[in-house]
Amino acid sequence: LDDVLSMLDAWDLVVVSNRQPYRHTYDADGEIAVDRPAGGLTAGLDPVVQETDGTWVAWGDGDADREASDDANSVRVPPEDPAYTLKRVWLSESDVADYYYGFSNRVLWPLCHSLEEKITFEDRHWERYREVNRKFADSVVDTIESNTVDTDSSVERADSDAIAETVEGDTVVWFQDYHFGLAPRFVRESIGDEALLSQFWHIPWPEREVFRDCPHGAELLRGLLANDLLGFHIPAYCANFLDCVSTMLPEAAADWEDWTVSLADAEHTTRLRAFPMGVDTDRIAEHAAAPEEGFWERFRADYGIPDDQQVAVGIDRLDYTKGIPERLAAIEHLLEAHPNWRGEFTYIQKATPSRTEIPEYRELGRRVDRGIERINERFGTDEWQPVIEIDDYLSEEALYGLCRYSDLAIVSSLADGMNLVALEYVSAQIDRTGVLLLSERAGADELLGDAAVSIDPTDTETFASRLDLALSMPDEERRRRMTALRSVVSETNIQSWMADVFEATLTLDQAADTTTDV
Ligand code: GDG
Repeated sequence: LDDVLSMLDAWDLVVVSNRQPYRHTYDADGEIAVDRPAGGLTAGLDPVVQETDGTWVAWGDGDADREASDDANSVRVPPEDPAYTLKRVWLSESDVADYYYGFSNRVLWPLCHSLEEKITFEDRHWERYREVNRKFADSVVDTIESNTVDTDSSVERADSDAIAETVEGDTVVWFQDYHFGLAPRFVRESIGDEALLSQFWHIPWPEREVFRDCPHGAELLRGLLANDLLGFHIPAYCANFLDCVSTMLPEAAADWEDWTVSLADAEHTTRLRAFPMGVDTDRIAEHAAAPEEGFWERFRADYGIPDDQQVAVGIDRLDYTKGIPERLAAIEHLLEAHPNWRGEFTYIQKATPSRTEIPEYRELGRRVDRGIERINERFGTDEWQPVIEIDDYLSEEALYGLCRYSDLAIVSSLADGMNLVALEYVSAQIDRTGVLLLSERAGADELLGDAAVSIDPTDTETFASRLDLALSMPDEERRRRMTALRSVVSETNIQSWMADVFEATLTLDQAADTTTDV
């Protein structure tokens, strides 16, 4: 963290994300309560924004947020010790329906995961995506302008000649994710080169054969190319992006050696870089070690899992990209083809409901329920239920306790930018006795390499035989593999990831020699 902070010392930081780091709600007594960041990027980034007294721009979510504001749209957070400004962009119900559930999650999400059959496009989705991106951009531009005014007046007092030097490049804006494909261009059109613009795209970038079906794809590419730096999890996504730019934008000059793109009319160059994201390994290990004596025995007893059985776990948002039906098919096939495992292991599916406004997600929920019921009816006995589903949101202590004690974790995504669950499982494996089965289609597979047991989620038979292999794996091999996984995961953690992104953004002038790893 200190590395990140010293880099940001001379900069005004503006973070832009769809979700807020602090969300206000009403509790049962009608009092305002605050939901705090619970892990992942938001929890990692929050202390950075606090320490730098930056600005975080995000979607404001309702009456409690408005009531808790200090003025029309801002509130200082965290509430008990205000350290930075959270600026909300208020969205109407129809904004949310068309920008968030519409273009973001019914077009870009399935498209970027190469699941074109799940795309539903309507013109109004795109129009609203544009309008909402414009609103976010306006809020960012206001922030940059007020930062510039602050700098101007303080510099004016000290030395009026220094103004021109100081104002340029004082603010660095960091956009998060696919909700903001156009905002960088709108910001650039207003402020020119007055700020550095950087974006991280958390989901895959698909091959050009897929992306060319994207409605308004060329405009999106142009939107993203307003950034100085565009980050993805792995080099393959950078290459796909470059390929799309080369074939779809005649006015773009793509440099495959330096991984840069310049648009004919633009004064800046966009640099593409791969930054495999990590997790907060120390914090996860602390949570994993925290549950009291007897946690696991009680957990097993609560769910009726016999003591002598292995436990496999899957932790997912209930999303069709995560390959949950494919995983259930492999478990069913294992129990059919390797009857020796009947009564010998239990699979726990932790599925967090997500985006339930979208019909495909509701259908997935029903499909998963049916798959679990079928396995339990076919193979379950009075003493043993093969699959247990947990849909409650678990505290981090319970979640990482579950990861620590589970003998196997299964990640079977059909496509996945990175997949933090794989990294979290490894971080929580403080006793190093668990095995990770990991989809070769998740970004994490590229980071973790051979120490995980690799699977193709759609090849049910081989998937089942890898499950058999993992369940039978001797302790010594488990430890060897988990030790290797833990060393990668602790090197590439959330703090080093942020440091890499900021370093690449803030040293763009010298960046030409640091791109060889892409
Ligand atoms: C996107 C990309 C990329 C889930 N249930 C509970 C809970 N979780 C937490 C997990 C994990 C997170 O949710 C899910 O993260 P993933 O990375 O698996 O997936 P997405 O939400 O799809 O994230 C993905 C990521 O962005 C970051 O760039 O890796 O590829 O799709 O952290 O632990 N957490 C708690 N209780 C639960 O019940 N506390």
